[in-house]
Amino acid sequence: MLKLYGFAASNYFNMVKLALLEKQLPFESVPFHGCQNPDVLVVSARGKVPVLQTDQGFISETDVILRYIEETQPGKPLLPTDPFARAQVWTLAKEIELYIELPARICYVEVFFGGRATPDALKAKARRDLVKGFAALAQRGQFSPYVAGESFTLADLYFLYSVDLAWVVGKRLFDLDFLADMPGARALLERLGQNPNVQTVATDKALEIPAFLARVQSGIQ
Ligand SMILES: N[C@@H](CCC(=O)N[C@@H](CS)C(=O)NCC(=O)O)C(=O)O
Repeated sequence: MLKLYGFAASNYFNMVKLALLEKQLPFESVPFHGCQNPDVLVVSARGKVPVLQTDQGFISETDVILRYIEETQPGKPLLPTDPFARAQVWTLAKEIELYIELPARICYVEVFFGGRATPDALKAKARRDLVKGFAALAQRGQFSPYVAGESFTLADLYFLYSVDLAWVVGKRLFDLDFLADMPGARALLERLGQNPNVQTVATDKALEIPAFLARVQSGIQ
């Protein structure tokens, strides 16, 4: 059986978990936190979450894991079969990851963990990058009703578990509402919130957040 290493407060872990749930695949969750401890680095060379354990060994990096699941497992496809349409989905997913999730992540310690303030230069760069990242999403996203069109795809995983956090960063740090002019994106977040698997992931996350915050705060004090 597939084993998914990670923790329920991790947005990347939750992307893979939701893919497995949507495909109705059996899997075991293995509690695992990213860091530089040697025993963690045996599983994930960069000490990151999530990791998928297969019969052949470990796979790291969310996009690589999602691709592996798509190529090897049964269940609802999360990518179109047409190569061009498939490329559009991956472009959306990568643009959300690189230009929305990663710039927002620079500010997570300050915004979500009650930790040190993000240095001004980094904050300014995060703001510039987020403005451009959301503009790209507004231009490329279909929201009809899903990010890439009529079907739920991998792009929706990145959307759901990146845009929510980046939106909070925008509101709290920059007094900007990145979704103000994106009614389709707001409607999609609402629609996805009604999905029972999304609700399961959210419940698991809420249960784990106190322990996760305590863990992060003990590390940053
Ligand atoms: N590029 C990685 C990013 C994963 C990532 O940043 N995971 C976070 C948890 S949400 C993590 O493991 N952080 C630990 C660390 O950076 O030391 C992926 O796509 O899987």
